[in-house]
Amino acid sequence: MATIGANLKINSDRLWDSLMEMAKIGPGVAGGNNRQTVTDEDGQGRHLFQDWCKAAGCTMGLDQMGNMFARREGTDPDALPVYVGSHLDTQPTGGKYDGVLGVLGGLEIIRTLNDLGIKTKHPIVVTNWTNEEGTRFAPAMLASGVFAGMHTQDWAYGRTDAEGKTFGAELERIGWKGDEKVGDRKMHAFFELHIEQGPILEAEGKDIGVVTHGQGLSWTQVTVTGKESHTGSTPMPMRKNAGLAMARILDKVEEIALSHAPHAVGAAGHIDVYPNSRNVIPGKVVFTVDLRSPNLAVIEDMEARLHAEARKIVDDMGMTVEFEKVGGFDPVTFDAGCVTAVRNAAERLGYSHRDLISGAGHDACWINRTAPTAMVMCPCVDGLSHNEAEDISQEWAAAGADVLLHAVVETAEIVA
Ligand code: HGY
Ligand code: MN
Ligand code: MN
Repeated sequence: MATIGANLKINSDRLWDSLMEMAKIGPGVAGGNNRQTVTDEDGQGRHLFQDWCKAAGCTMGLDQMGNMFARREGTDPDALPVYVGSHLDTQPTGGKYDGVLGVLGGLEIIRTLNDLGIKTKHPIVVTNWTNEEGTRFAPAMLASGVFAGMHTQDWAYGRTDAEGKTFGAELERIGWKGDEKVGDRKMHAFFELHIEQGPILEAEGKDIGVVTHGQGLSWTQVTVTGKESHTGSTPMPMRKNAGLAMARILDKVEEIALSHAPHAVGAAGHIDVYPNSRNVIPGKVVFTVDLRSPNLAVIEDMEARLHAEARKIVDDMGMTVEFEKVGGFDPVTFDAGCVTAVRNAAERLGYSHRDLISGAGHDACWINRTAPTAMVMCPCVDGLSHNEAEDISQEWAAAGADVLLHAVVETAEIVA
């Protein structure tokens, strides 16, 4: 296998231009993006990505969950491909780089290898995983979860959004439901480049995060039922205020997470209040509690205490509560060989780096169950993400993509 020189680098301007071009699709209202999964805007982003991949000489694959695969041939067609990618869907108030950097960083690898006429033994496949965010259709990492055998396809197709539309119908409507069976593809390895979405790398002045682990996640949908009544004429002792119960429960979630400081976290980002009228006591609230930790026992303790505390609060207030687990995965340990390839790449390229536990969930967390997997992270400004003000520098993007290039090419075995 030929050696990889430290001067092997991506084309930073081309990567940045592609990021800015993709950011024009599904613009937000404050400089970021609202390109939610299986919306028309998602479809437009997919077409742009596919056009770029075809222009780079890739052959395209599409599976029944809409996962996209752009393949660059290797010298050994029977060798299992090295996959590299992330997601193009965004939060409703998302940034321009969450997910997109990993997909377009993978495409930039193809473009760079084409420019330099470099061949690899293993084919390389750039991937766009459908519905990583789980914002419109819970849970997060839905399609990579089906690919890894964690969810059935029928269950995934049946997931509904706030308007009652199903994921399967929406995927079909935008014309991105493929024929390929999900999960049949076998991988030599999978790599994902992602912004950190946390403050550590920037605070420590590090260019690269070598992601050794990912913290686990638990999403519990809580439904509290009280009684709708007039906010003016109902005496305080007679109220069954589901909104108040929720507030007390969420205060307990904060307390539970802080009891496992410094790593555990907890909050509710999704809240629906019924009937959500200014002069009606909420009769029902439905909210999703997001609990995370690098330690499975901590997640399980937090879940158990959520159930116990919520039930006590609701019982004392004469109301009822229901719980539904709507998402989750155990803490992840990435493949040591792939992690070493990432670390060696950062060293060879002279980028400062540190080992990191991913605070956010990623498609790599599921794919790690099917193939050797690792992640590369770059800093983001103030550690901010899932906010339209999400920002990175072109240098950070380039450094991350350079390390991704070296890790992928080393694993795909450069031939000439
Ligand atoms: O929820 C997550 O961690 C990811 O951003 N979907
Ligand atoms: Mn992401
Ligand atoms: Mn995200």
